[in-house]
Amino acid sequence: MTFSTKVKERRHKGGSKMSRLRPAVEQSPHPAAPRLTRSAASQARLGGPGPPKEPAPGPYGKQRRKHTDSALAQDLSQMRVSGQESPLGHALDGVNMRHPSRSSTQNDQPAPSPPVKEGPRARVKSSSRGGLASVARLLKLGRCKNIVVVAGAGISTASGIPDFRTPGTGLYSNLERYDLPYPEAVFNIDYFSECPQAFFSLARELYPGRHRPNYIHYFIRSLHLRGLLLRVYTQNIDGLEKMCGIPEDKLVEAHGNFTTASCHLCYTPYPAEDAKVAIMSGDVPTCSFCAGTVKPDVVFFGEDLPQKYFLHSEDFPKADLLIIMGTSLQIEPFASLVNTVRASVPRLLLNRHAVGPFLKTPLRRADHLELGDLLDSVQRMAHLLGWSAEIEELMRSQGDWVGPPTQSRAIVSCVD
Ligand code: CNA
Repeated sequence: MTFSTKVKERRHKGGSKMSRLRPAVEQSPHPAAPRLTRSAASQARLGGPGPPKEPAPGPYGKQRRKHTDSALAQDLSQMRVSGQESPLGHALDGVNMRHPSRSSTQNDQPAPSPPVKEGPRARVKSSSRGGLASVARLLKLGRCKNIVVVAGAGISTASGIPDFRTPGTGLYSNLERYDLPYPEAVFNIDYFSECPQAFFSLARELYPGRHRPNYIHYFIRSLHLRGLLLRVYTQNIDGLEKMCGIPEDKLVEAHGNFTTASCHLCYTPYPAEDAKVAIMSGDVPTCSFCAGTVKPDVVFFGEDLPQKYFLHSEDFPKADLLIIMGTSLQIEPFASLVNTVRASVPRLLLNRHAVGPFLKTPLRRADHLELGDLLDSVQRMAHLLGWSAEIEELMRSQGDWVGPPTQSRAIVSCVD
């Protein structure tokens, strides 16, 4: 099969990625097919999608899942950011940020709400909900055997990778390094088309190989080794979950990764290693078929999330504990996933600040927060569970143990 046949075939199938090639109104031959694209959340979460209702009496299963799914799909179709102003006054690109299968009329209303900022630091006290200790108790009692972890850039800051939104250190505070007109431009496909070097500068920092997984990644792996992990849903593109040994089938990299690469225009695959070599040496890899710029298969705004992401419709209704770590829950549709577990399911937020539904007062009865440094919280959690030695051993076996200072600090604060 020639390249051109392959590409035509993909176009013909209405292949998920082909939507970028056409205007929204005429792009999809199958408008009803569920397709989710990445967008910066601007919904007011305080008034956003509520938790799914508890299932009606009867066997937990089909009906429940169906309800959760359709509720989620509906909620997601309402989330959009077209017209949202960036901090520097640029309207975020409507074509790329809106739901691609919707018409422009739909996309023009209602007006988007401003992005929800992270919660005022003192609004919610972690201690008021019991935080770590309560959830550790549930784990020890064997009540949690289908744990879903939702992770963001905060789990990798301890590996030396800056997140987006932390003031001072986050990538958004250091835009001059990437020569970006506004922060989200780094993942805007039109901007990439014009100025690929901005994303490539970021890519050079994030390409697997420069950073190692940290204690938090290994904590997640140890959930898996105990048979407690249903799945990790990560927004990270740094590949550290995989690198620490979490198997592929337990991992959903919702915003893609650097393992594969393709043309951003015609989607013809390109050897990932060749793309890496070009990008690392400051060159622009180009497609041998259409001469478009090649990029690693990291999901940009307006692009479809990987197929694996749709496992969420089975996983979240099954979850008996949700751990949310190191994310500002600002990117949709990922952020809304946390609202799709049953209302009775404990949700533990480990983050520096309250985010998403944890900004609501009162909190859901089963919600727990532990606010503060994530590494510290996770080390204390491991200590409460009696898992510290095993995690250290795991890290040592992969050459990732960096010594006792953080461990002793964790134990001291735990005893306190
Ligand atoms: P974000 O918006 O930057 O939020 C990170 C969250 O983690 C914030 O709430 C921080 O307060 C919190 N946080 C950071 N460090 C710590 C810490 N040490 N202790 C406690 N809390 C901490 O990032 P999100 O993940 O929410 O946004 C999703 C984007 C970021 C995804 O699309 C990623 O592709 C993108 N991103 C990924 C990486 C990576 O792969 N490592 C790095 C930077 C950005």
